Amino acid sequence: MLKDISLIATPFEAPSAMSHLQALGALIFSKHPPACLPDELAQAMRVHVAMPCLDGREAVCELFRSDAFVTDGQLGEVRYCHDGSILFGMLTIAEDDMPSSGAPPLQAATYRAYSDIFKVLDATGYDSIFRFWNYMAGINVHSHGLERYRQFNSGRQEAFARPGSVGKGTIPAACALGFENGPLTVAFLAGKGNTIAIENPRQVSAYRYPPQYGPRSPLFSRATLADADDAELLFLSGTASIIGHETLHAGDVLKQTRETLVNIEAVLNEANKRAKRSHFDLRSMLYTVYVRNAADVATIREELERAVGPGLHAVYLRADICRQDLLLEIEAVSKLDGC
Ligand code: 3EB
Repeated sequence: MLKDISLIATPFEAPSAMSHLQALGALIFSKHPPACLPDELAQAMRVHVAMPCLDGREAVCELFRSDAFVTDGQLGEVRYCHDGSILFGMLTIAEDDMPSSGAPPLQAATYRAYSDIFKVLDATGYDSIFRFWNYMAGINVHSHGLERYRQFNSGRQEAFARPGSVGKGTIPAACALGFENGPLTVAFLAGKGNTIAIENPRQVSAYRYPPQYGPRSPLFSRATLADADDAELLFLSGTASIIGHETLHAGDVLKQTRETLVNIEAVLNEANKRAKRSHFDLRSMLYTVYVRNAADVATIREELERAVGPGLHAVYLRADICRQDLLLEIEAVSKLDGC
């Protein structure tokens, strides 16, 4: 079962010494793929996301580890690793490789990516999706008459709507960010236990956003509360300064950070109403902070430190947020060790 979720600096910091654990999967964030990795990461199912770290570290890694025997597999372009109760998977698709179909290449690539992932989940029986990570180049760029994030949303909706797809189940948590260059990159975690989609009473559900945000709405929940063996896990989606469906505090990074934190607390509060064994608060979580303008990182970090306190675990990455007027987005996962 899943025993460790950690955010570590790499290549200099090796994962904490729990030698009986095996890597289930890892996301490595850095401007360039690191030249060397600790052995455990070098052997792990991993995906590199070309986003510079904003805290002086060369690379940071989000690592999921299990105490059970892990097995690798591949189906189509999807590579995955699972331990009997949880599965980590990933794929990358170059838009240039998509056959021309009339749809914008990013939309077609997104449809292909999600369709292939759902095939894996069907074939392996991991049909409770915990969360998706979505990364794409030029997320705010317009092409084919539509912003690329909106093209992505169309492809995602089409894949979830396919008859018989596991995508027909609970809507999972997600994030969607842009980097400068690279293939469409989708990673995911899924399990076999019960999952509950959590929404935020301060926000319109993303899948009900009005058409001003694109012809097809985004498809994610504000958080997934997941049963994974003995643990209750909480995956908090990318959270931003949005009330209702509108961006608040355009141009003001301090106010956007504060609003984002209020939204995070609102989602934690909703999760606590549904949690059976756990209580989540700001201190229970590991944070990934996506920052549009590198110069804003000090302001954001100071505010997060103030809100969370001395135990804060966070990584800060340079990324494009899916709305032009959003300066940051924060996602989080609950700690497993309770400290
Ligand atoms: C928002 O609340 C901000 O398209 O998967 C956050 C998390 C956002 C996930 C996604 C988008 C996504 O609408 C953007």
